[in-house]
Amino acid sequence: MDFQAFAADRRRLLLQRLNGEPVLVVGGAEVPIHVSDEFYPFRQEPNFYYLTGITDPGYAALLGGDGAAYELFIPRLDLRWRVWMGHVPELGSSQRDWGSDRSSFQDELLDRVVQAAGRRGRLHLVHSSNPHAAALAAELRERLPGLELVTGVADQALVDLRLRKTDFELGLMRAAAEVTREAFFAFWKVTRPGASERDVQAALEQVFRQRGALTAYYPIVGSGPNPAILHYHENRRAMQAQEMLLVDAGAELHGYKSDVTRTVPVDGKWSGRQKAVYEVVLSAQKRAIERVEHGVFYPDLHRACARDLVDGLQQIGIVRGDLDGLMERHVDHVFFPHGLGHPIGLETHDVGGHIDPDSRPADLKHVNLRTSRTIEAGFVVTIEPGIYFNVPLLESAREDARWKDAVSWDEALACVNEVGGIRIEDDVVVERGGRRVLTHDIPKEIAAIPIG
Ligand SMILES: [Mn+2]
Repeated sequence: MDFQAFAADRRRLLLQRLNGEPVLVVGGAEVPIHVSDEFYPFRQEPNFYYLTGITDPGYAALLGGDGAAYELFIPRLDLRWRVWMGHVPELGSSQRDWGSDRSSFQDELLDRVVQAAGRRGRLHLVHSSNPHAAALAAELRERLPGLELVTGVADQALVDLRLRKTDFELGLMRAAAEVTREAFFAFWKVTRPGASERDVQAALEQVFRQRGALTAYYPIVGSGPNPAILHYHENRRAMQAQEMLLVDAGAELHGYKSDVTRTVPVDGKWSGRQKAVYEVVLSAQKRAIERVEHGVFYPDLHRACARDLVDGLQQIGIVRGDLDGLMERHVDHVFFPHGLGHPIGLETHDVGGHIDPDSRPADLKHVNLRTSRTIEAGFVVTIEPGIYFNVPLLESAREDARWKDAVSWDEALACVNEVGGIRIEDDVVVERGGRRVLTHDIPKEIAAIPIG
């Protein structure tokens, strides 16, 4: 199967769910950088890409219209564009390249949609960040006052489809994971005292680019105390011996992302504290992965993992007291201030994490948990617990009556520079009675990490 065959199948399934009613999907537009004539790097609207495979800006698709199940609207670009860009989209080749039943220029879109929707009286719209999409809807309302424009239904159908990955998509995600694996081995080679976080980012992004992949999201490359900053992105500190380095990065290939975190000692030598905290996170992460299977309520995975982390922290003397008491006082909030993970696919934080925003369990609101539903076969979710020694969080927690006696503060503060923060993250396919880890061959056992 290639992406065109996959996209054709997705269009068919979407139309089936809309009972054959026409649906308009507007692709992304380029976003200008301030007032210059340059644009931010273009990223296609994920839903449009999913249904067409097209990665260029300025396209739209009408599905289920009159006489054409798939009509593609392409940008009309003149000779000037040919001079500057080499080639421009053409009607004939677009039909061949993208498998449309009919292709028209973008400036014919309104008339064609009026024709198709006017007859049916109902038109579905897929949400698009393209500002032209809103203008188009306004024009349609004006031209067809009786037209029922339906928003939300097609989007929900797309969420349901995108959540459940096909074998074809899982193959693409596995290929992205393989590029990420190669990139992790590459940056581990340049990780040493005196090198910069920049060197690490450059080494991993060099592999992405050479393999034809994109950087799925801005990489987190933090050493010393920086791993405790959850979305650290300065990536410019000189790394030192006896520190840890946390890298959260992933390749994007054919639109599909990977999202991996590994944490290693900069000089390859583990101190007692580093090793102790690392083993707590690793063992909790592996247990959490073992609990992943069809039918599990994701917030339960978070709760069980938080308990495992606190259990481990108690065993290595960073927190004090019996486990039930510590969990009742929510001591996990001090060291694990984020959610266990999220769906991943065409977006890093993919669609469908919540059935609705209100479905987030009240006891987990503090961690911004991005998945609050029962996971099913075909979902791909990340599992990414961590333990952090974040100075502002530790300082405020120390003043909190709940936690005053529950934490060995001297020990926790000693970890700020020596450990910083440790997170281990893998991408996991949910299956019936089990799971498959797409990123399984990126080492995480202490003895297997090739560093030092
Ligand atoms: Mn993640």
